[in-house]
Amino acid sequence: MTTIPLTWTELAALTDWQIDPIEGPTNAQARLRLFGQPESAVRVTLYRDNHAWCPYCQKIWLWLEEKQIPYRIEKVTMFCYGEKESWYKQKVPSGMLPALELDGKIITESDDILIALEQAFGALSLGMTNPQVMQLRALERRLFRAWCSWLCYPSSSARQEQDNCNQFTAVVEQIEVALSSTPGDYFLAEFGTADVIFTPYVERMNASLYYYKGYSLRDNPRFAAWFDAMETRPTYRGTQSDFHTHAHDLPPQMGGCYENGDPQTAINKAKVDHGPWFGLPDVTYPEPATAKAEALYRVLRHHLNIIRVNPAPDQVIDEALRCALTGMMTGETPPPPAGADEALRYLRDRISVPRDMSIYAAKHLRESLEKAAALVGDKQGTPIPIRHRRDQSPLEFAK
Ligand SMILES: N[C@@H](CCC(=O)N[C@@H](CS)C(=O)NCC(=O)O)C(=O)O
Repeated sequence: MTTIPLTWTELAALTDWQIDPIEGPTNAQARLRLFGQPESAVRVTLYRDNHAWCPYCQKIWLWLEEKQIPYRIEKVTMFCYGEKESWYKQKVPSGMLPALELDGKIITESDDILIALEQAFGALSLGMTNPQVMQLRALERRLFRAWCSWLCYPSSSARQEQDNCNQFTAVVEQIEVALSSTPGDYFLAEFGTADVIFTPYVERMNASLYYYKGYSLRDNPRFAAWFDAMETRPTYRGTQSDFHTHAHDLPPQMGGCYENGDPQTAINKAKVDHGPWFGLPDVTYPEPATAKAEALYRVLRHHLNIIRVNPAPDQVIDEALRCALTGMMTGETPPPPAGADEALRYLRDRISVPRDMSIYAAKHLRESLEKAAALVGDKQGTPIPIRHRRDQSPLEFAK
């Protein structure tokens, strides 16, 4: 039986996980994607946010991955977690994301970017200006507005809260009809632009309404089938986030997310924040066998920075983290040192998907951090800020 935590070297021997960020499956760490073509073929640079939180960036990212267009990725800081890079402001004075450089020309506004990409490389199935796609784009914006009205403003009464909910679910009904009016599980007869357009916000609606309103978008049968179909695509899996990440990245981006006080909301919040994370309706495809090895590899790669930014003394979090990782890999969690409950939960709350690792890897890591923390006590980490996320400054990880 393991009674002491493995050393970093011993832990490193337990993972052989690796992917090729350039030629391998879609991943959040890549700076260059080639799809088998030479680097000289690259005509496109995508400027997207460091943490993969920006929904409009996800739309362009997914499109480029689906079309297998060789591209470079430059990561930029969002206002909510840091200061905008001055080199980026020189290119895009508003600082807004995403931006795309195509043959040296900068394009902003995600829809204009997609139209420019279609002109250069052809559409992804039916294109942005196809009448059927245009109708679906309008429907997506209707859903977006109904979601914002429900989530992002405090309700003055139970009646208003219910009206907002009803308005949202009425648009969901229209989408259920749209999804059932074509063969297959996608918005049109085959996967294409319309699915890419819906993906970022529908993923965020699924997470935020579950957490703040006790409502599960995936309980709607056609939506559920659409999510399942999306999750068969390695491109989508590579960009897919989890409930915890979105529940806490959205408030500063949206200017606030408001709970409805429903008992189901309290149950859902507890699960997203404190686990168990397996079984949440943020993912349904089967777990890859490599999930724990991936989580371990990703922590090992950044462990010095992870230890440095943790509010606990370095020796405490160093040993505690090794206890949690030992537990994850061997099934036996050695007892972490005193004070480690807070430190481990601080980290548990700051794993960001897909920035740090993929969704199942993150579930394993959250579970093992929580399991180790529970051996010490019930102290939670420093609360996650709501108005900003400067606790996630990318500068801390560039060192
Ligand atoms: N209409 C724009 C919206 C883009 C947008 O709102 N971007 C946000 C992030 S989601 C942004 O860059 N905000 C500045 C920042 O957060 O730094 C588009 O479709 O590209």
